[in-house]
Amino acid sequence: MKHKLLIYHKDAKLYGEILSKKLPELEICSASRPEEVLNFIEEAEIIFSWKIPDDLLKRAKSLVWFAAMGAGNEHLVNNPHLPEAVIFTKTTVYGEMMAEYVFAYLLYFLRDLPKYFRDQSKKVWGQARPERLRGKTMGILGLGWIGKEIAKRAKAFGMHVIGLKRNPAPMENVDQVFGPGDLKKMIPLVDYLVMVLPLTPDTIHFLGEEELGLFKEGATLLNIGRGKTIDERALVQTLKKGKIKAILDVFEEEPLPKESELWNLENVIITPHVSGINIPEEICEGFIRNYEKWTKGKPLTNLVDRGRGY
Ligand code: OXD
Repeated sequence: MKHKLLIYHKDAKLYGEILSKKLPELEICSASRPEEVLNFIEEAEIIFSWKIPDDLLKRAKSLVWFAAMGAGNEHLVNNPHLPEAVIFTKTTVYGEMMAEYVFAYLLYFLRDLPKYFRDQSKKVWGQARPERLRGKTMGILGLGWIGKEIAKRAKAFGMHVIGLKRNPAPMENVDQVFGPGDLKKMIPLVDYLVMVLPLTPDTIHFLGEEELGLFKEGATLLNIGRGKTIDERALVQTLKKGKIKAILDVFEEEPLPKESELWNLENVIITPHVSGINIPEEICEGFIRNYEKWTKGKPLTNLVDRGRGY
């Protein structure tokens, strides 16, 4: 008998095409709307999805493995329709892409690209002396598999890299690892602070008014993890003072409401949650590796730790 996989996603057909070629032994239902799964959901043994409505999840009576397409799955961790007995995995392919996002923006400003774009449009030949990444201090909040990719590239650029981790221990490419209790010591040291924290009860508003006040003049805050890890009201107030800049890919509410003051601040760059975009081929590779383990009864990788919340 074929194992039954439900792919539930707006691009489900695309994922379905990739997986049906690589895993022809699976019976696959690729759906992007609830009505498309009604005849399948109760028999689905595996669900491969990012967000699936509770009404569907609770009907998945044969479910043994929920393979999340997302990295942060806070919306599912305590979901009563996803009981402990169901294997729960996440997707960990986004690190390189998110690191590319970070350095795209850092270099864009450091190498004065906006000035050269403006100059070119006016046929102006005006050389400016660039700043260097070398020697600058990058702080990374969250040294998991995404933070590690950022640290590796920061080191390659000659930066001094410091980071904060739940359980601090020496790490490759990180010059100093702090624990959560050292946050206030760490913030004044950084030129750039990159936040890649998962959202858990411990990380909500991890940066509040007090912490935001500790940055050195001219520092840049980048949040590519979860919006709720920063108190956005306090962030707006801090940014209005003009002491720091922010590059924000995630927000307390998404899409960022039109009335948010963040849109109007000149020291803020806003992107719409795109630092780690889904590339179906890459996401499917991880699924296939785990599927092969699953069929052999071997332990899966990238398990979500429900206790920790990610
Ligand atoms: C994720 C995301 O996968 O933010 O966690 O897209």
